[in-house]
Amino acid sequence: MSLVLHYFRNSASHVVRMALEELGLPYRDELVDTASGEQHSPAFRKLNPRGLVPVVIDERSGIVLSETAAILLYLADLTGCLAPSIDDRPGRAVFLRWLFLLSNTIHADAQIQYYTERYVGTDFADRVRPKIHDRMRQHLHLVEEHIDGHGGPWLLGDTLSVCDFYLGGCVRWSLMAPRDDPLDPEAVHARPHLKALLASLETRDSVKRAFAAEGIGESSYFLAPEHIPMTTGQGK
Ligand SMILES: N[C@@H](CCC(=O)N[C@@H](CS)C(=O)NCC(=O)O)C(=O)O
Repeated sequence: MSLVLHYFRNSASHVVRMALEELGLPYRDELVDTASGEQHSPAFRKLNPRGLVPVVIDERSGIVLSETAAILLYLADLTGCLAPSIDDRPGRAVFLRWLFLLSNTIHADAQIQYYTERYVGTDFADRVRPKIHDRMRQHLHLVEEHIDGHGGPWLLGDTLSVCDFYLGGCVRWSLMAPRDDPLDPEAVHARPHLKALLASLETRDSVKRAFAAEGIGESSYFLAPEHIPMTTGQGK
């Protein structure tokens, strides 16, 4: 077993777990105990100075990698799967565009939605969240238009890529959090291409295994997720 995934339940590390499962890469996971603040411990900060999951260690090469998008690209390049190769320049260009957009905009906004108080404090959270919901709706509209114009069912047309898992994770968090003010499900359900993509994603065995591994056994992971806090949890 040469890959190690440092994770906590239902967090950004889950996107990496779905990709690992889809790629069929053997890995073991190491729970980061956020209840005791392990993410801030000197040992974990050596792996990621920002104190965030996911972190993946490739024990064969000694590479320690954080940042969801970087890890997804690393795993895709390692296996030659779930991303167009660099020889396919047009395909790779579309892929990179989505990977970066997911990372620096869609995931970033999902985090502001999830952790609003961390960004603006408690007094302003209620004023910021409607704006973030608007932004998420715009992002999902962009996905819908892209698939409509380029053909689906996935972001890259008929080829599943790590970007689809990343999109699934972002939509899931946005529909779940915060418990009393998540994104209106219509933002997803009114967009048939997006809805079909997510419906296909959640029937995949890899996705089911990834959720089961964290003790999450819902019937709909992406289209109607139950609120599950991003904490250590009981799953493992
Ligand atoms: N930009 C990072 C963000 C990772 C991140 O924010 N992880 C969250 C979980 S979703 C985390 O580890 N939070 C720990 C904490 O807030 O203490 C990435 O893409 O991996």
